[in-house]
Amino acid sequence: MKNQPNVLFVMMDQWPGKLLRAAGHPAILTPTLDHLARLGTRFPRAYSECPICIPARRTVMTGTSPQTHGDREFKPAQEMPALPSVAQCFRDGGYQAYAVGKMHVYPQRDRIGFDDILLAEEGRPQLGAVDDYDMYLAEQGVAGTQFLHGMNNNDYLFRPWHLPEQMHVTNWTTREAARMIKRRDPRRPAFWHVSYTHPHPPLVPLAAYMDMYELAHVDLPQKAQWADGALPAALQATRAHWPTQFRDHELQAIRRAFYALCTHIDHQLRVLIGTLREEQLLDNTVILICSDHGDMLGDFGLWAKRVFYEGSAQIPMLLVGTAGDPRVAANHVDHRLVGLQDVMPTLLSLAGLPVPSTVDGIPMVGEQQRQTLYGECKENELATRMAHDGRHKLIWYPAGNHLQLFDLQEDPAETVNLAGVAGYRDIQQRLEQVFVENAWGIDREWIAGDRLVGFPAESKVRKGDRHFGGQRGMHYPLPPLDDPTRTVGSPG
Ligand SMILES: [Ca+2]
Repeated sequence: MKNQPNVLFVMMDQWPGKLLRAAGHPAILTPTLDHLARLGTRFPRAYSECPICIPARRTVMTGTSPQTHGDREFKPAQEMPALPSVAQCFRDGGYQAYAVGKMHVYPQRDRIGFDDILLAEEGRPQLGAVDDYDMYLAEQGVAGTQFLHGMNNNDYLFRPWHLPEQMHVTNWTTREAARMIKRRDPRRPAFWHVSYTHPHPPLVPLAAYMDMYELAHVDLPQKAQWADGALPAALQATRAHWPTQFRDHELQAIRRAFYALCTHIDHQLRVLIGTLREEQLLDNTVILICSDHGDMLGDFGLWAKRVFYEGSAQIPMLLVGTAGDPRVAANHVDHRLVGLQDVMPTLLSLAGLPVPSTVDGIPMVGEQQRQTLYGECKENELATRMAHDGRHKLIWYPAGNHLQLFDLQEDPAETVNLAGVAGYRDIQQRLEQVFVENAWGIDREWIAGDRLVGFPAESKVRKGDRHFGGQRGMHYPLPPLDDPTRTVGSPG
């Protein structure tokens, strides 16, 4: 038992895979993640199988696809599936397992196999639990002030953080995680999960980090001709939910605020690494860093997630092995196709623990690799599906039976839709079969034999939710208890 490695698993919320300097981004500052990429392996073809918070986290925690765990929508009041969780597997293997930050499970105090969790749930006390970050703020004498900056949890307004720096949720999460490492039982290995709630909006970075980007030449959103034409219902809904036409300098300012939240997390990671080093644990700790999904940040006129373009579905994935472990190559870029379902079997394998047979994922280390990755999001007219072979990505919108095929090697910015183009017919047909093979539920009605048929798209005027979905108010006294099944703030 003594030589089993510790495991530090860090997840960010809504961080696109391309926002890494190590991946060639021109503006983002990620010195710590770049350093970790040099120490280990970076996976540039890493995807969120269902790029929405709750389904993505169910995939991470159980190593399963959305079909297995039962959510490809966003079901805020659905309990975790009766499957072994990554935390439970570590505990069954003799580990202590602790977590800090956002879990997004229901009920919120479900510990999903961990010994204990310190929660920061982005201000959802109305779902039944006052989280640990809210309790901390109350103890500092600022109960209920978390959202008095006025910014929105699902929108792109921004301003500097309104409370002292140490009260920022990124600092709180880091501090509690460092304490968790220091308070370990020294006789047993540990599985530590640190789950940051940013760069997900509200866009409230520390002023110091906004200043860091003041002189930076910040990139503008990607454009494509297809995005100016008739759009599938799922994209129309997104456009209707975030209708503002920003000017270029405003788009850059939004990105500065978002990047500032990223760099703040990047720097805070150094506190965790420093703590591991000073506790003499760093060489014997496996580190895995990823996000649950990305954010379009205005690419193609789209915002947030729920779509399979690179900004939304591609995620950072960094793996650092223990010192001298030949299973994780150092300073290496591994182009194999990986998903969030692979996190659990990867970590268990590196710890020498058995991977339960319920797991759909494949360890990211070792010989076994997948040929294609299937992604799925939403059940209705907003449904979108992805079939990816590592180079080509086929996106299907069943409403209107709309297809898009991109060659990411030749066209990483997804500007040219190759669906139906001569010369790509074989590739398209092969990827269409991925949809046929993976169809379940309502999808079976959208396929005839081995042919995608979809269903007719209705034209309708979208009113959205008057565009205040995700807006928090004063949180002391507590906001009223809410119906947990009601989703607030999704485009629809
Ligand atoms: Ca999320």
